[in-house]
Amino acid sequence: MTVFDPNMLRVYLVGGTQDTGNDPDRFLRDVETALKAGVTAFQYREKDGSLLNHAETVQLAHRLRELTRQYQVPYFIDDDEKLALQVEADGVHVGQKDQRIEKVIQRAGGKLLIGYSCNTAAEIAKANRLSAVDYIGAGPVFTTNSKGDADPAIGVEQLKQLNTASQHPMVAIGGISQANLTDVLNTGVAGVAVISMILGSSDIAGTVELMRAAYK
Ligand code: TZP
Ligand code: MG
Repeated sequence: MTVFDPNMLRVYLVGGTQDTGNDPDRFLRDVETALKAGVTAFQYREKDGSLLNHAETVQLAHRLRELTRQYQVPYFIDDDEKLALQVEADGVHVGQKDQRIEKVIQRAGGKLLIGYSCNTAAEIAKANRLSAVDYIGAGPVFTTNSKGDADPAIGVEQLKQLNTASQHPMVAIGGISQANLTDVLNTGVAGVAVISMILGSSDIAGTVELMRAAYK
């Protein structure tokens, strides 16, 4: 199984076909551009507004496994440890709403890296007791247009407090842009996870390079 390294969280791209106008070809093209430019992790998240059926999702998940392997980028699947195991992904990302972290650890612990969404102190305290968790995703930090059922924004102060309380490395997510990237990284988080900053950019490679440069 893949060894977790917090540097994987630095420039973490999340996305599915719903994030590229429901165009799977554009999705693959844009993800490949981002992988080539140096994103440090990729999460396949086929969600709100996707037009793909399950067979199409599985097929695309396999194709993304090939691409991420080609560019040696760790590959996570959102919420579906069965799919993650099926396509031999490196990890699975589990949300709070699913309330299934224990089940996922049971099924995937020792086989997949595990990311877990938390945005309150109580959730962090629980995550601290789960040694199978590799990293925490915290947010939305700012208002986001990319997640229909997103919780209210937590802001950078709350992000900083959660990061201090967390024994697991943290990646910030939600509304992160060029305008607020420095403020987010100044909280001490290990990295940033983004959808629209990269997939909504007219210069994907340039955006990835700018994000990478923020750590130098
Ligand atoms: N979880 C919390 S916010 C969010 C997810 C998946 C969406 C992030 O998208 P964007 O475009 O980077 O705000
Ligand atoms: Mg979820």
